[in-house]
Amino acid sequence: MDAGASNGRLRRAPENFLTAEQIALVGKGRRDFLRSTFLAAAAGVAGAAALGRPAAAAEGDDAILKPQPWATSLGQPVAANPYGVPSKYERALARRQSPGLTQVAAASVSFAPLQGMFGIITPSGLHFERHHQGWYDIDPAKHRFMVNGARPEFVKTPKVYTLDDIMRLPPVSRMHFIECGANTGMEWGNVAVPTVQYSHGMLSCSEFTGVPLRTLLEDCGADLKAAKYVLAEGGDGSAMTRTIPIELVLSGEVMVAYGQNGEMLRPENGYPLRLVVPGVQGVSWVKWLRRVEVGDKPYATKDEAVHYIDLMPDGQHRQYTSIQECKSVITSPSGGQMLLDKGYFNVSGLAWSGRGKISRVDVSFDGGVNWVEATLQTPILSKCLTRFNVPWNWDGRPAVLQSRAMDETGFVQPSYGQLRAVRGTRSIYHNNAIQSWKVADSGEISNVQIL
Ligand SMILES: Nc1nc2c(c(=O)[nH]1)N[C@H]1C(S)=C(S)[C@@H](COP(=O)(O)O)O[C@H]1N2
Ligand SMILES: [Mo]
Repeated sequence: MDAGASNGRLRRAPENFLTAEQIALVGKGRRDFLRSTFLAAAAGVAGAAALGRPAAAAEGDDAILKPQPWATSLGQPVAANPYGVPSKYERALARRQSPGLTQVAAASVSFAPLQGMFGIITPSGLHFERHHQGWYDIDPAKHRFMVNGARPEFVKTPKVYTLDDIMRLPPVSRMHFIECGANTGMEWGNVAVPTVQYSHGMLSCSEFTGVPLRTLLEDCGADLKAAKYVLAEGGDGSAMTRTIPIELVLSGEVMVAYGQNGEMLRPENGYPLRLVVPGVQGVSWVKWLRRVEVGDKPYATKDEAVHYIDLMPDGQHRQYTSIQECKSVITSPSGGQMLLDKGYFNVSGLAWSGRGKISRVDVSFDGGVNWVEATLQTPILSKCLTRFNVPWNWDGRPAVLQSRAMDETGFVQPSYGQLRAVRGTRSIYHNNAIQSWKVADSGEISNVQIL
């Protein structure tokens, strides 16, 4: 059996990490085998069959009856892996590229495997990646960060900081999601990808540590009354520059971060410095951050004047729509997975809003006719992923699973019909429509769209 092949009665790998074409190549025979094996195992147990089996009822229960090698031999020594890595049985859980999506892997995306993750924190090694011109492992001793003004009067003392300078300042640590504005962008007109990894995997959540940008601006004597915007500039060859409204900086939320999940940022995520802009689309979270300029108007850089704009139904483009509105998705069970048996399943997913905390998530099992309120798992933090769970008894008949989130501002996640009525079908960015997963009577789960 492949690594991580099944998780109780939900098969979670390897097919659910693959594309539709690859899924089609996976032998049907093995699916049938899996299905019949699980049905046979479950058949002997009545009632609360979900939780285990009678002792020693099935082959494979050796682990209970006989001492296993790991009980009768010496294990590995400490620090055999000086930097710990996941179990070899978990290798299928990996970030992946969508085949054919981009021509060049340096200007591309890898998607986080949301279908296999728990809680709200993304392990750093599974954080999605989006680079416009590849990633670098920059020597922190050679990295500099500068603050200056568009006009001299905006910043009294422009400064150049070393990483050590920044790490001497009082830090803050906060948990926030980052979502690429293009997440779910392939689904505007029709179903395009088979799994939640590809439909929603440009989403991750970490504890970030750094210095509020406001602290650094104050340190340079910035005129925070005259300032209306700042420009953030990355050190890579993509000339990534983004305008950020000063209110976000004044709130103290925007952070010049060096830490991610308790250690330094990973190179792929901007080591040694990145901007953290809670609630705002990923592109503004400038990586390998080298400069912030204080100004009084939007800069209309290439990545905000002609890219990261929303094509509206009337043919006009909307600019500077940066906030990631309230959104949610069921991650398990989800597209590409297969229910191997009827009965109890825990339905689990993620909800988030760029405007604050999640206040409620409803889940439907019949494509939006009836809804039940999901349980929100704590902590529920502002501009952070929130995990929700809801129990479900699958009766073996076709079903359509959906989640609909609401945030503390009262914003309710729209259906595809509602979103398209305003935004049309030709956008790329900011698709926060309700996701639907269809469960066939075979137990196979696929991506569908319900208006
Ligand atoms: N310097 C720089 N910053 C960048 C990018 C980039 O290519 N260069 N990509 C942006 C985009 S479009 C996104 S979605 C996020 C992705 O961050 P991640 O790779 O850490 O997931 O970084 C943003 N910051
Ligand atoms: Mo992005």
